[in-house]
This record gives sequence, C-alpha cells and structure tokens, in this order.
Amino acid sequence: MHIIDLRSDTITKPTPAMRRAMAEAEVGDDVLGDDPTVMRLEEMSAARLGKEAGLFVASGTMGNLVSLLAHCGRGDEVILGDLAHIFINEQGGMAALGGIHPHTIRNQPDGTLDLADVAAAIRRDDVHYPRTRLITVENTHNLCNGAALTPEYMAALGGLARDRGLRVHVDGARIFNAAVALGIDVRLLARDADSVTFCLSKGLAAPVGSVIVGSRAFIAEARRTRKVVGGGMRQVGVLAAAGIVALEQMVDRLAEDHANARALVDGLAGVAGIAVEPSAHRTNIVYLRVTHPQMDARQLQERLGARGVQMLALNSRLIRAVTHYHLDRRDIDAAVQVIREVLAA
Ligand code: TLP
Repeated sequence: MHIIDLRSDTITKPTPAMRRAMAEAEVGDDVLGDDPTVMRLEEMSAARLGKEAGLFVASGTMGNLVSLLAHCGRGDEVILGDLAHIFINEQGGMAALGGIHPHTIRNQPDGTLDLADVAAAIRRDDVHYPRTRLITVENTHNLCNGAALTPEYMAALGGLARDRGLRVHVDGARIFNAAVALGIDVRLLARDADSVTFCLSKGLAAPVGSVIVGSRAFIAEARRTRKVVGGGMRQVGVLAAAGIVALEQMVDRLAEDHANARALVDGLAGVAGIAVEPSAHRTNIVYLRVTHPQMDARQLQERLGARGVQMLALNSRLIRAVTHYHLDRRDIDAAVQVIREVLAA
C-alpha cells in the first residue's frame, strides 16, 4: 500500500544531497569549538536571520529550553500563549528545569498575543510578584492552524518589550514557512526578537537539529546552558552538514508544501463530517474539526490509517494534516479521495 504520511513535517528524511554532505563532512570537537562544519552552519544561520551568532542544538525543544534558561533566572516569569508549543508540548521544561514561571495569556486565532493582554500581564515591581523577563511567541503558530505572524506584529511586540525592558524569544520552529508564505526576508521576522530558535528537521528535511540565533553575548550564555543540559555534541559536523544543505536548498521549495496544503483545504471544502479550521496566514498545517455523527477524530485517524492515509488526532474532535517534501499534488488528491470515502462510508 502507498502510504501518504500527513502526520507531521518532522517525518521528512534527509535528501541524497544531505546524505552525501554528511558522509563527507569535515568534523572537529564542537565542545572545544573547532568543528568547522558546525561553525559554518552557525555563521550561516546567524547571517540568514540577521543576528550576530548562532548555536546548533539537538532539537526545537532543546533550543527553546536553552534560550529560556539563558534569558531567565529562577523565579523569573515568561509571558506566552496558552496554545504555545513551549507551554503545551515541552513538559513544562522551563519550570521543571529552570524554576521559570510561565504566565499564559490567550492566543488569538491568528497566533498572536493581544498587545493589551501582554501589557496587562507585565508585573510591576512588587515584593509579591515574580519578575517578568521575557515574552515568547511562536511563528508559524502550530496550534493556531499554522498561522504566520507578520513583521508588523513583531515590530509592535518588540516595541512594547523594549519600552518595558523585556526580551522577546521566538519559537521559530517553522519560521522559514512564515517567511516564504508572506513572501518576505526571514530577517524581518527575526529583527524584533532577542533570540529565535528555528528547526532544520521539520519542513527543511534535515534529519536532526535546530539553531538558536541572537547576539554574541546571548549565544555565549546559551552555549554554557546547552552544555549543562548535556547538549555538547562533539563531532556533530556530520549533522550540521545536513543542516547547511537544508538552508541552501530546501527553503524556497516550502512554497510547494503551502500550495499542497491549500489544495487539501480546497479539496475538503464542503465535505460532510469535517470542517477545515480557518487560518489567518496558512502555511503547511491544516487542522480538521470532525463533526461526523458516528465518528470522532481518533476513529477517523484509525480508519484513514487503514487506507494508507496517516494523520494525527489531537483529541476526539481535531485531527491534523501537515504537508511536506515527500508529498506531491497526486498524494494530496489521493488523500482527499480517501478522506471523502471514509467519511461517506
Ligand atoms: N512539533 C511537533 C510535535 O511536538 C507537535 C510537530 O509534529 O509539529 N516548536 C514548535 C512550534 C513545534 O511544532 C515543535 C515540534 C517544536 C517546537 C519542538 O521541536 P522538536 O520536536 O525538534 O523538539
């Protein structure tokens, strides 16, 4: 059976060019600071996002954790969205490992935090309160239907943060999807942030890794923090080599994933039993609300899986499809057909 795997863009496998680059990568000891391939990836990443320095880490989760630990001390507070991956899907690492206090405010449907809500959440200096240090936002916003946050929003958020002496971290796991969808230089999305984590191993198809970018001083602190969480990875140029190919060859083609997500949405319009969740600036993530009278999202996941279409049920009502490098338009059309048949059965 031909499997159409829409579970996540994290399932993408390294391209032939990545495998060649990995086999041939020049390596050193990255903890001692002399792996030339890692150094090149970090420099490229910083330049690409318009920051001074970069740090290669094992995953998006590690990038966010290390960034938050580097920005905040114990008892400090982070303002973030109630639908943020950092809040929901990272085991509360900031609190568990850093003693950092999460202060959630409601995510708007377009993935933003309302600036009035942010302003109201910032603590004044009072012996009762934790100290607000950081605001984090997610771009694209996974649980807000893959919505891209705009540079205008980032500028407004950055202005507020600077006025109040706070820092901004962006969970930019899919920030290149945002830049491609908006048709802008990714620098514009990073400009108002003090740190950004982006992933090489999602839509960009590298097998492992994320990069944190920020100022030289911040990255020096993050490098210490990465070591204490066991993230010093030695001859890791073999992985960084795939990341370099990802940045050089895999960014512009994200537009195909977005067009395929659009085709999926169009193909499912009007199908009884599901409703496509709208997205402010759609990228490669589509959530479907299951309204079928006899089937919930988990049962739909199972029945689609039996027909070779893999999607991820989030709960009993929502199921997710993510487009990526290994899926073309024929796969999307075939998936639409299977979804229609399963819901009609
Ligand atoms: N997201 C995964 C799952 O954890 C849900 C996925 O399949 O989408 N930030 C965002 C916005 C993410 O979506 C993810 C992964 C991460 C961070 C964490 O990245 P990894 O998995 O590399 O730790």
